[in-house]
Amino acid sequence: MSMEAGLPANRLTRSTTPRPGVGIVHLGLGAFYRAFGAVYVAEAMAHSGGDWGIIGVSLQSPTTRDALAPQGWAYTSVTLAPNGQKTALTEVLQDVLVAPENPAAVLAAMADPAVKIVSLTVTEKGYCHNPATGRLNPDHPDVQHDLATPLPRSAPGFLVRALALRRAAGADPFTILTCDNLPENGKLVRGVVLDLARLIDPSLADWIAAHARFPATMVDRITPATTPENIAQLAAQTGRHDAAPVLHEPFRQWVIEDDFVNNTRPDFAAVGVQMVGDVTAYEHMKLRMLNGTHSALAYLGYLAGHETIADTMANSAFAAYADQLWSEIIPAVTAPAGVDLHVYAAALKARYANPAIRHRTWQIAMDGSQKLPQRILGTLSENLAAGRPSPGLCLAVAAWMRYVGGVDEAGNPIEVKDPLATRLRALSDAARTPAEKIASLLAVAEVFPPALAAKLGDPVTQAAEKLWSLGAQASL
Ligand code: CS2
Repeated sequence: MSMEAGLPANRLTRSTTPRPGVGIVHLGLGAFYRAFGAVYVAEAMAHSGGDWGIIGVSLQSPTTRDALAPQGWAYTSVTLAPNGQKTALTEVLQDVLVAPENPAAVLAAMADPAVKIVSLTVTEKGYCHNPATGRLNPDHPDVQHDLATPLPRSAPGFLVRALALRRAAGADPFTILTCDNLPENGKLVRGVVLDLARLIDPSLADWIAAHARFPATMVDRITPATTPENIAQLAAQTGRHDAAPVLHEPFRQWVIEDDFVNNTRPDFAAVGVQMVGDVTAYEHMKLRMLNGTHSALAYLGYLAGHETIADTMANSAFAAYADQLWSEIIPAVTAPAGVDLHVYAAALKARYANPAIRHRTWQIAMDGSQKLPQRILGTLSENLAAGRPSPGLCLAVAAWMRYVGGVDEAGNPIEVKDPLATRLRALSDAARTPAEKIASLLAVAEVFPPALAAKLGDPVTQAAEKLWSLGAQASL
């Protein structure tokens, strides 16, 4: 990354404190993990010691590595509260690898027996699964590639090939710690890893099933993508140029199923991580109440011309819509022990309104085909079965369908980012009326299980007719 005009030449550097040994390889080194998991790991080491240094792996581009390398992998974590900000230096990263440049180096890092945990934030689509079934999609081009060669491209491919190396060396497997917003994420990643291993070598699959561990997690901290303006502003404030800071809200919550290989893990409990026997209730609450409303607000907010979630929530019609959504979702959520779901919803509302967090509706709208099932459709299908009407959630589904049509309410193009974008756009273009569009999009079986699609036809079409004729703001 080149120095931008106006930035101080004074580059952030790493301190000279001794470095810990490496105990974690993290796949998918985005802003979220650096603002969340990495910070917890650093705090746990500061509190209780241990060699839990992290090697970060970018599965796609060299951008983060190139930004962090000149600063010795150190970066600033900026906490944005409504009434001011706090900065902290994070030095837990020990190296960053770029998988497409050198997949063998990534496998070697993962095969090192000193590494006890491989954690992941690879986004929903990174698991190469079918969103409607949760099973590995064997036709995925990266899976096909990873079956044909031992130097992988996909996250499941790296996990399976690295586990094979450890087994061949007589070492223990690592714990696979997924930190993506997927339901029963531990079970899901276990399923795709075992599906892929079985296609490569059934005895490897048996070994992984018997010895590896896949704890489920619930992760939560709102962390918008860092922008060039954020970088310039931080440099102006601190007098030092950090090319890769992370900006996030004060709130954070990590709930982890306490199931690690040889019970070996950082002292997470000492720094506020909830180590529990079963994460499911937390996961459902968070995916449905936070991510579900986030996606609904993102599609409708974007269509209504709002750039961020905070801007959207500043519009009173949208704030009321959010309340309506929570009243539809809460009956479909079993509260984790000791949690009051109305208090949880009120806290979400305050977090969304934080004006210091500029979380773009466009960013959250990304990859909707991979997000809708666990965020909105599960709730909808339970509400339908229980005879509870869900007009707000049906409007959210209609808004996603309008959004993937690729044209906003003012007739301007939308840059739709989604693995199914081309197909969704073609389906939308081929249909003439809202009713036809709804029918052909409901037939996309990766997103809508057929039994649910049949029940959603009428209520989503009603919502869509309103949305297309009145626009997002007026259909709330
Ligand atoms: C958001 C999440 O981008 C999105 O889809 O809904 O990343 C959300 O900000 C986090 O899950 C909050 O923990």
